[in-house]
Amino acid sequence: MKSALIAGITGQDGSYLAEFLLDKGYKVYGMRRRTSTPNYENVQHIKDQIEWISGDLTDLASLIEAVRISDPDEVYNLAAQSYVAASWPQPILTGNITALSVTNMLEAVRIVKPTARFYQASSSEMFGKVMEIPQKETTPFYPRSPYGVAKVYGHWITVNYRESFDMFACSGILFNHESPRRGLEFVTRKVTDGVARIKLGLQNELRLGNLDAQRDWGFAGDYVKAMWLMLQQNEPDDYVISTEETHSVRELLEVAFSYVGLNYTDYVVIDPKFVRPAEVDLLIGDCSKAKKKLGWKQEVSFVQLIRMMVDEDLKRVQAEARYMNVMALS
Ligand code: NDP
Ligand code: GDR
Repeated sequence: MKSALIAGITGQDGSYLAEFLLDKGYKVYGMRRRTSTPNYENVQHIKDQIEWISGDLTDLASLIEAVRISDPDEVYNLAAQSYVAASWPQPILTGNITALSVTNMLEAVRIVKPTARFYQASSSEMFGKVMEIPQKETTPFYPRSPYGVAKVYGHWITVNYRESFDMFACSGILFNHESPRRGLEFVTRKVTDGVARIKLGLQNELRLGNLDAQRDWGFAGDYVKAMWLMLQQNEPDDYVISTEETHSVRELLEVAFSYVGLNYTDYVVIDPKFVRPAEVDLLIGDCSKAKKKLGWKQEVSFVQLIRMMVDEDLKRVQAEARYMNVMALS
């Protein structure tokens, strides 16, 4: 039985990856940091099948212990301060967690189990300012946020450990991927949750920032398979994972609102609070290398993804509203 250690298992990707690896018969070790209130929402359904290890990315001792306990064949570093907008008000924390702590993870693996295969969650945010369309593995990086800058460090330190210590370390340059488990502050989920609340009469407007930004949005469930495929190859390498399509936030609004028979222009309000100090205007990935070498392809289209998210949010918001009504009457 193979074993895998996942850092960031309580997040969107970690939960899908854990499901995927459990299905493949892996023993899955999930590293989670201490929080004052439990945040098992994404992994509640598989919580009992996971071996839990306490650890924080900023604490090398805990990472060494996590690798020692799990003795993993594969290590997936998905943990990060992952919200781009939060990286301006918290640039140092973002640098510590999203950049420098990648070295902590790599050091823990190098010290305890250097033969383990390592996956680093790199990001299309590293491309930032448009230098080339579409973006591929060789496109120069020009990050536009403290988060993007931090991810560039994480990417290059992973490449460096591969070249310096002959470690099987891969960096997946993943474009935006979403799901019903996406954090509520990210634009897709903010929109699908907003659509559900407006449809159910619980909210009457949706406040957003830049509607012209364009992103290459895929489904998280498809993308975790690519992470695993990267670690099954004969040689470690870096791969772009994307849908090769781009859509603006405005198009996202059209798809989500029209699905429930509403017109987004009646509800969306532009709020300067959500406009970023520097923007990434256009992302569209060329993932031909992954298609050819990994045999990877996306299964869920943009429209299917957004409709799936609206459906799930409608169910959840309805259930929450019912619960609140019962509580109010009792
Ligand atoms: P989430 O924000 O949903 O999950 C992040 C995870 O990191 C959570 O489990 C969080 O734990 C954990 N974490 C944060 N700080 C620490 C810390 N100091 N020590 C240990 N764990 C920590 O992100 P996603 O699942 O969306 O993304 C996974 C990774 O992929 C991230 O690195 C992200 O930057 C990267 N990425 C994501 C893309 C996307 O579109 N989703 C695209 C490209 C890259 P807790 O629950 O306790 O907060
Ligand atoms: P992103 O995702 O920054 O691409 O990072 P996000 O969904 O936050 O923003 C996408 C685009 O939408 C615009 N936007 C808004 N965004 C948010 N969050 N809220 C708003 O109200 C709003 N209005 C407009 C943004 O300006 C932006 O252009 C995600 C994260 O998952 C990263 O961790 C990951 O590395 C990248 O995707 C690839």
